[in-house]
Amino acid sequence: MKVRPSASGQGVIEEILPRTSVLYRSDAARQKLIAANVTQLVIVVAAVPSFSEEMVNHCIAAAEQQKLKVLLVCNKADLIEPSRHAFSTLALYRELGYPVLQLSAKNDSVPLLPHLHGHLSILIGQSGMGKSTLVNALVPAAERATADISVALDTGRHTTTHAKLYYLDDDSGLIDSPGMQEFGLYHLNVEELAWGFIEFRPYIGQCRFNNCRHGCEPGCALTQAMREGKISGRRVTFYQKLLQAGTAGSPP
Ligand SMILES: Nc1nc2c(ncn2[C@@H]2O[C@H](COP(=O)(O)OP(=O)(O)OP(=O)(O)O)[C@@H](O)[C@H]2O)c(=O)[nH]1
Ligand SMILES: [Mg+2]
Ligand SMILES: [Zn+2]
Repeated sequence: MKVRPSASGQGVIEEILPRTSVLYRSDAARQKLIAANVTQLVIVVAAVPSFSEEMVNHCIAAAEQQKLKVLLVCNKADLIEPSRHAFSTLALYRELGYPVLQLSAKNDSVPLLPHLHGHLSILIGQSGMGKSTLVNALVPAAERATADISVALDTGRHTTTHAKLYYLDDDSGLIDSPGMQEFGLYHLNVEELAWGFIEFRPYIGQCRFNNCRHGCEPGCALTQAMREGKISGRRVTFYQKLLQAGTAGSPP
């Protein structure tokens, strides 16, 4: 949708643009559209509360399927010791070629700005990671509600309930979205899921059986590559988890 801002702070819809990407969250029961025409997925993680590496893998696979750019933000860098640990967990993704930006939304969000230029980005991640804090830092007029995390439960409080888009300039936008515990990918089939793991791609189609699920099948090219240290066992485990969660081949 192309919107021309009017003087009163409202906007006039000038054109409905075709959808170039659609981002869903889904479970076995239904799919829910999160946002359309996004060009970049900004996955926000932090050391506190602890983040799920499995969810990071969900998000990356979804982004790859939609051909979106991926940026990982490791927020709360001011919490030095826990943050160091979170950042080192993300080394694997840096090695795969995904940029990882360590920052503190509380102290300085500016390092994020150059990455957002020219993109429609969506901030995505679990509750309490600091997505709305980032938006407030970059768009002070946004006045997004934020809330303390629950230390007892090691979770956020699901403060944001609706996605909202903010313009940074004429051709850059940023969407704040509600924190999610699970990022279902039921709409991906087996091949699409494997394709979402970029380092698996050279091995897809190379297995002995063409319906190989890259588990314990004999002659699996992916398992072989893992044994040879060409791909990370951690990534294969996350792939298997997603597959077993019923992710693939069961559209709602
Ligand atoms: N120490 C520290 N705390 C931060 C930072 N960024 C955010 N927080 C705190 O983390 C808590 C959660 O921040 P929010 O911005 O509400 O998190 P959110 O990701 O939007 O959470 P949901 O809307 O529930 O998905 C708040 O208490 C923030 O003040 C940071 O860089 N450092
Ligand atoms: Mg929020
Ligand atoms: Zn295989």
